[in-house]
Formats: sequence, C-alpha cells, structure tokens
Amino acid sequence: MTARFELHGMARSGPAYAIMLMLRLCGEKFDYIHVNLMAGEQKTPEFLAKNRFGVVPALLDRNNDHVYVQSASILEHIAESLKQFTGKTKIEHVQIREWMFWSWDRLIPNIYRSRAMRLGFRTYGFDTAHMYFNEGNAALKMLDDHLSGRNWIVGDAATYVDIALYGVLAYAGAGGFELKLYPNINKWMSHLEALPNFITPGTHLPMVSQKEM
Ligand SMILES: N[C@@H](CCC(=O)N[C@@H](CS)C(=O)NCC(=O)O)C(=O)O
Repeated sequence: MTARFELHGMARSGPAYAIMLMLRLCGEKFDYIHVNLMAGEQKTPEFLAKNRFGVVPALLDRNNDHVYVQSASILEHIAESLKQFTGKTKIEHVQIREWMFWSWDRLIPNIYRSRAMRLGFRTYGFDTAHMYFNEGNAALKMLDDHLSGRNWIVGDAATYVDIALYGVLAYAGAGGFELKLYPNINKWMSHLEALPNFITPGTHLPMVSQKEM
C-alpha cells in the first residue's frame, strides 16, 4: 500500500526532524524526498510550487493531495488527522497553540540562528550573536520553569508541542546552549525519549530520497 504521507526534508534540518519524529511516534510510514538545500533545490519553481516559502519541511498528504508547509502547521495537521498527540480538551488545544506560537516567537529562532552561526551558515556581529544567545537562554529558562513539577508541556500526556520543541532542543547544544543548566527540560526530554518508536536526530533522515521509511 502506498504511504499516506510524503515528507520533503533535509537531514540536518530541525523542523524536518520534528516532522519525522512525529510520524515515527504515530507509527506512520512515509515516503521521504531529500531536498538538497546546499544546491538551492528549495528555491526551484518545482519546489516553490509545493512550498511558497522555499524552505523544508513540506508534507504531502495523499488523502487530499494537499502539501502542508510550516512545521507547526504540519504537526497540527498530522495530530488532528491521525488523532494522536492532540491534547484532550479544548483548553489544551488552545494551550498547545499558545506554546507553538511562543516557541517560534521566543525560542526557536534564537536556537537556530545561534546554531547556524556556529556551523558557519550565517555571520553576525558580536552584539547580535550575544542577543540571540541571551534571548535563547531566557526562553529556555521560561520553559524550564514551566516544566517544574510537570511531565509534559500541556496536560498530562505528550502532545505535538512536546514533539515540536524536542525537535528544536535536540539541536540546542550545537548552538552553544548548555541544556544541563535546565534540569526540568532534561527530565522532560527523557520522558519523550522513552516513548515507543522514539528516534534520535543522529539516526534520522538520510541524504537521499527513500520510499516507505
Ligand atoms: N518556520 C519554518 C522554518 C523552516 C526553515 O527555516 N527551514 C530551513 C532548514 S532548517 C530551510 O529550509 N532553509 C533553507 C533556506 O532558507 O533557503 C518551519 O517550521 O517549517
């Protein structure tokens, strides 16, 4: 049987990892299309027809032939359509979205920009680099405080916001962030790592396209 989903991604992309992790945790097989970012494949007319933003990930859902883009929106679609990791109540749904919006406002750009600088993909002056690093740590502190006495970000079970944020924090070390300073985040990450079918970023997406992963 053909896989329902086709993920377009790149091995070292955090948002692509988050989608792959979500599909794996849902027990859902998917086809994988490698997008060569270094060669600029994400800016070709063919790819832009799938994702107008010219970035990975993108997810084709063969059930309605729609290509979903922006990892936050993709995760929400997977959760809702597979009825997994959704949160239990209407208020939980709202809280999940609040954390998703917060993360793209305060946490994720600071982590990824710090990482991109360390990997040599971007260059910033000292003040700018310092600002991303400090704001990233302020966001980590906020998340760590929230996780005090909790197993999950929202409610009493894992939801897609846990998966989204795990997908980012798995790369925080590469941005120079010391997660050991955040004990509640560490504990929460170990809860997610204990879920069935969990897969680490190091062993995830290949550098070639692959059927039925
Ligand atoms: N907010 C987007 C961010 C996606 C993003 O920035 N992807 C990076 C890889 S991690 C990318 O494709 N960069 C290529 C480019 O900007 O040309 C999402 O969550 O999907």
